[in-house]
Amino acid sequence: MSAFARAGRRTNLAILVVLTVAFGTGALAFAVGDEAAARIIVAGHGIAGLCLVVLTPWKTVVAQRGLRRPRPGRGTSVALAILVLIIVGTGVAHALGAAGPYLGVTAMQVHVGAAIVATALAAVHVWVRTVHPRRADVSRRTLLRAGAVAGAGALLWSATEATAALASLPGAQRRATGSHERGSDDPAEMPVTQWLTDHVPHIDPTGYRLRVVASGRSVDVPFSDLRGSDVVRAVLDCTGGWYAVQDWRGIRLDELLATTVGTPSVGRSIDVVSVTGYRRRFPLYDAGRLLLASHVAGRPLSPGHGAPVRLVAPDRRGFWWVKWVAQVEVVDAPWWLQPPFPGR
Ligand code: HEM
Ligand code: HEM
Ligand SMILES: Nc1nc2c(c(=O)[nH]1)N[C@H]1C(S)=C(S)[C@@H](COP(=O)(O)O)O[C@H]1N2
Ligand SMILES: [Mo]
Repeated sequence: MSAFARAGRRTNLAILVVLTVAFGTGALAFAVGDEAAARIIVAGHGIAGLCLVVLTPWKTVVAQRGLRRPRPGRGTSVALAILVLIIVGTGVAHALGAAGPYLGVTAMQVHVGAAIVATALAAVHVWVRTVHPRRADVSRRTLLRAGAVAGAGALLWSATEATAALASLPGAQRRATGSHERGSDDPAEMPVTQWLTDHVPHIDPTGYRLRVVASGRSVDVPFSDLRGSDVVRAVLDCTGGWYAVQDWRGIRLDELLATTVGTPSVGRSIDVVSVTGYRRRFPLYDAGRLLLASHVAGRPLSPGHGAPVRLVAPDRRGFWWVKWVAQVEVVDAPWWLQPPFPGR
């Protein structure tokens, strides 16, 4: 009898826990901009993900047993297994440095896309292959075993980190968020990325106006009045797995408000809306840190990078950096009253 033959209910439950933690920390890794927090979350995510590799020998026994008696739901199980291979493969490839893009997509984009589909399939799989937790599952023994699995996952994670460092792979240079450097101080080499389905709009610069709204006032500002002289060096860190450091030049939002509609006396948040409808909401107290940029690295923004003006949101992930800004509006609603990630 092999060491893995006792595999069963608890293996499946362990996988359920690991999948949940991996998905949760993955989503968190995309939400945080702070480097110290990102370091912990991203390490925890890598360890959780690699625990799946640790559990594979036991799950293989379970799966072989299940495959011997074909019944509905088998296709889902097999598709799930293939997706998990892709998720772990792209995750490790990204961490080591093979980030892409390949044929236009990064390893990270495939990773997250596959993880979202896998989560749906896993829900179906758990539904059709129900496992009932028992009282006895919460014991000193399971705790020790769970600790051993987590420890082995941490070892595997350290091994990927050590491999990247010792072999001087590009992965050794990545940021706390896991992102790889691309096009710093050279915007032409920086990728043009849209969040999901948004696209570069055609904007006629002479007809362009920025609408600024606060305290019942609304002012349309031509581009010629938007040339600020504040320069901010900030990191654009895309959740697609790359980042770039640039000198951004423009006007701070607090100054923009003060010189157009006047410093707002009421309102809690600022809605920044793109020509395309893409939008993010920020707390009003951030206005002094947010830059409406017209220039990057000393040159006007290209259409792809947000011309005529785009938002620069230091310490926030790329999806906050609204491009092609059409409107800045002070609103009463709290900043957190919005989807955690944009919808387009
Ligand atoms: C990484 C995620 C997972 C993969 C790739 C996976 C894959 C598979 C495969 C290929 C089978 C055999 C075919 C079948 O019976 O449909 C199977 C069976 C099964 N799985 Fe999963 N599974 C995963 C997670 C889970 C989870 C989270 C649970 C429950 C909490 C679970 C419970 C079961 C059960 C009860 C069986 C049937 C075993 C038997 O008939 O003896 N699986 N799984
Ligand atoms: C449930 C599914 C998931 C599993 C099993 C999984 C697993 C993994 C694994 C094994 C790695 C490589 C760790 C390493 O070698 O250091 C990884 C990396 C990564 N994953 Fe996931 N992941 C999942 C979902 C997600 C989601 C939903 C996101 C984001 C929304 C995400 C974001 C990341 C990022 C940013 C990295 C790179 C970390 C680094 O560079 O150290 N993952 N993942
Ligand atoms: N209007 C609009 N702004 C947007 C996006 C978008 O899809 N639409 N994508 C965001 C994301 S996810 C990132 S990473 C950055 C990318 O900026 P870049 O294309 O200049 O590199 O723009 C952000 N601003
Ligand atoms: Mo992004």
